Amino acid sequence: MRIRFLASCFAAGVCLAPGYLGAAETILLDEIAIRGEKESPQEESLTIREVRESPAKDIGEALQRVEGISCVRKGAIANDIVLRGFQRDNINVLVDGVRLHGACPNRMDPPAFHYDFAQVEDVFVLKGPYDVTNPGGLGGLVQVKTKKTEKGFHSDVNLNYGSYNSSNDSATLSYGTDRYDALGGYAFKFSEVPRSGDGKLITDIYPSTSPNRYRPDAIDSKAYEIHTGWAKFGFNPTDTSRTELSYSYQDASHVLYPYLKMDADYDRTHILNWTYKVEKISDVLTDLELQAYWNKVNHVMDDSLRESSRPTARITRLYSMLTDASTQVVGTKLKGTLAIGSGTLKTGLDYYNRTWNALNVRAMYTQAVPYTTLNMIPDVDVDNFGLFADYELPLNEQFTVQAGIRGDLTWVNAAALNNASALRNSTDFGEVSGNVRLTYAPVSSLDIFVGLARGVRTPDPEELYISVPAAPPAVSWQGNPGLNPTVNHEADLGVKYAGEKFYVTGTIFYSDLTDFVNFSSVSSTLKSYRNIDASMWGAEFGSQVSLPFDLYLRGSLSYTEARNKDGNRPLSEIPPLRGLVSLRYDVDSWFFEVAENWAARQDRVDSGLNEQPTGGWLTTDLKAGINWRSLSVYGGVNNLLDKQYYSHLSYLRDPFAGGVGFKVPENGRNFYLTATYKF
Ligand SMILES: [Cu+2]
Repeated sequence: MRIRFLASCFAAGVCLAPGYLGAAETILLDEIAIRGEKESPQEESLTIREVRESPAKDIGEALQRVEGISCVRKGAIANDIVLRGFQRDNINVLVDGVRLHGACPNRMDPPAFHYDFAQVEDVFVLKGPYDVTNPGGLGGLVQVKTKKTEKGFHSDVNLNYGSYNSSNDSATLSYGTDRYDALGGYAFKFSEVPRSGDGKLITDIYPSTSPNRYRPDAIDSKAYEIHTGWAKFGFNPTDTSRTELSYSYQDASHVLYPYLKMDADYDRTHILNWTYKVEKISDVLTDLELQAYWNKVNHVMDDSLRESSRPTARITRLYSMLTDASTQVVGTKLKGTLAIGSGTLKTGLDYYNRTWNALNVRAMYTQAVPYTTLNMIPDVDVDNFGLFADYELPLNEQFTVQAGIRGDLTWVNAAALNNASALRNSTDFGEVSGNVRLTYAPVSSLDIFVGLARGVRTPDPEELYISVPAAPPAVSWQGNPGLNPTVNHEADLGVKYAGEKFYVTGTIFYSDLTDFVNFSSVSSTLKSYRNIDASMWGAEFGSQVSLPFDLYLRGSLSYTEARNKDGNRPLSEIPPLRGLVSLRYDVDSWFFEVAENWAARQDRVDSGLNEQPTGGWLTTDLKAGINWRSLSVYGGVNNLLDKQYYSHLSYLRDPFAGGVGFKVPENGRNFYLTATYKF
């Protein structure tokens, strides 16, 4: 697959060392060359260099610089990736092919939250439903690749300190020979509560009468504290085979989510991944890979830091509401690459089982029995079995055609429904997805991509079975066990014009969405999920240019527009027109960069969820860095002019909104300094 080829390009050259003496200029040119010449217009990438140079707290935030990507920000960390207008299970976010789902029904812990930067080598983004090697992902794929172990002794130490007493420190140590290798790492992340441009804490946003406001002693407490440890072992039984086993454990505690009415006590995550790969088996079978993985997340959230938990006759515990959630995914995949005719066939099969259970207790649920335990996510099991094939055939020097097909069978069962007699407790789906892609390169500097695809994703356990009953006039939140899978028929056109020192790329897409899962009102006291027909279109523009005098210019624009065809109104939570321009002076040993980030006003809002327009904004970031031998030091200031501004995706929609006009502001002026030492 192209992604793997790109990853090895990066591994071989680009990402080896931000600290490699004299490589800074070459690194940028290599990045431009790879993005210009090797990536299709549908593909984007983010290198760990770009992540390390930024003050981003997690992968979701770091990816925002990539055209077409935004994120839902619920607090100081745990940003949830939005690709074009697609979010949640509409996109696949995988790490080394591992499917991991967060445990929180409110997505406090999106998949990428459970990994630390220090584990990551690079991130690839494929826009549109063009990956048939994984189930779901009708909007696209975000594939995170973890670090490879190099030969010999190596170490990588990162120290970061920034505004709000934030830090992100990590160390990895590795040793490798031709035969075996081992890598271990540890990372620590911490921050106090950030302040927005008006000088107020981002926790200090609720009206003084709101029960959801933070208690005085909690409003300025720590925003998060996260410890991550990991190890990876590799063994090469022969020159053409390799097996790898990796394990990672993360403990996140006291994570504040001003966007929501509760905060996380803890998230504890185990991730185990095993792969075995054999190459050059025969002339026909060029490689074969077997993977098995397991991961588990335990997550507890409550309102103990909010006024809503103050003791009363009814509130007799430290909280008035608490959710205890856990999820687990077990998966396996076998895939092979075959040389058939003059083309290449990638084919395989995969299976995963996901379990998800969330218990909710509330003092207020019933008058008679406070703190009754409810099955919020009622112990749901999902089994998915899939078969896939993708054939790539170069027709001549100029044309390459690719076609992929995938079939999936999915079974879903809810073991602990609150009202088992009233609802169906199991469902199953059989779906086919596929695509055809044509790449045309009339001259070597020009790439034209045309794609047609059918992407499918099954409703998730929350959409099917979530149950948070409430006594009217409070609004109940109830899943819909009769949901159909969402089908995306998408057309993409992409053009890339590139040379050794620049690329300019433009993409445009149109999605016709049948049975899109939409959250909306059923009545004044019930919100649920419904299948609707919707459409989405959008365009992205990206460029990176090497100019004279060691200057580098980067610019991007992203736009998505989405319509609820049944309701004849915009779809909710769609990012506005957004852009980025940066100018960088970069010589071998140091760089300086100024960047302007811009978003237009979003007034295409969904009246069905009382969605509010969000004003446009413009912010300025500065950063500089030096590379000396194995040491790199980066520093910068984001939001230089201390603007008070909001991302359109930064508040929860009705009926769970924090208040009228309530939004979580973005950070005000903030500084950071990072030192990385690598040998
Ligand atoms: Cu939660």
